[in-house]
Amino acid sequence: MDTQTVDHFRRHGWVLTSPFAAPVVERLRTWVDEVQHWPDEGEWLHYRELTDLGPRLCRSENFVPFHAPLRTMLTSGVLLETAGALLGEPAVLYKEKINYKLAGGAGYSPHQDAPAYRFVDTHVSCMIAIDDSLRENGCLEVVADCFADVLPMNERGCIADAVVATLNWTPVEVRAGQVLWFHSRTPHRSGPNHTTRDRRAVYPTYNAAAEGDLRAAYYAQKLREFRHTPHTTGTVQVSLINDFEGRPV
Ligand SMILES: O=C(O)CCC(=O)C(=O)O
Repeated sequence: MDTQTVDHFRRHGWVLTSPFAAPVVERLRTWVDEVQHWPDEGEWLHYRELTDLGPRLCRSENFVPFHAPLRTMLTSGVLLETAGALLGEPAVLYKEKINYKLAGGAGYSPHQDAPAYRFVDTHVSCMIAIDDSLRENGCLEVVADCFADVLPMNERGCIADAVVATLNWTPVEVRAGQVLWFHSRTPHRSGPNHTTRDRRAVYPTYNAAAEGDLRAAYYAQKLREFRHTPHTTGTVQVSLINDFEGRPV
């Protein structure tokens, strides 16, 4: 991993990389298509939102046990190496999701991921763009130089409005195959997909291997909390904070 990439991440809390050649991106797109078409019955998790075009898949999670090529890609090679370089020590996969943001799909309120991630304080995640992620289809916006602390939150677990207004938000367009890395305390948000084309992205999250392989415990805990916490915000619950703005089906 080149030192410029690591320095940018350490200074700003995010960095954009381009590790994949076109044929790899094509394969990745095929694998995401496969998961997208899996049935609801299974140990993986599919979530749906209501769009103006009807109910649409908005997220899949917990798919690496059931998809060998995606498992290999997310748990070895350049992604695992980069996660380790950014954390400064060997990394292990903490969780994984695909956000589909299909045409008409909703965005995400300003938030940090750390409050939703149990057991350890520090994680790095990346957004692997499957389709170009642009301003008009809801690319991520990040706040640079702001990952020291968990910020004050509202009742949804998102960043309090008064704080959001003081932050400097930068849209980061990510072309298909590029990878946007960010710290779990880097504030981020995204708008809806106003276009007629889908904006899919895979998001693996890593923690320091020295803190343990927590992936199975994370999903067990998430399902436990989903079962026991009443959900009252009127949006689809996809996370342990209520950052997703999608309407329930
Ligand atoms: O995919 C997006 O637009 C935003 C994703 C995000 O912030 C999240 O899933 O926590």
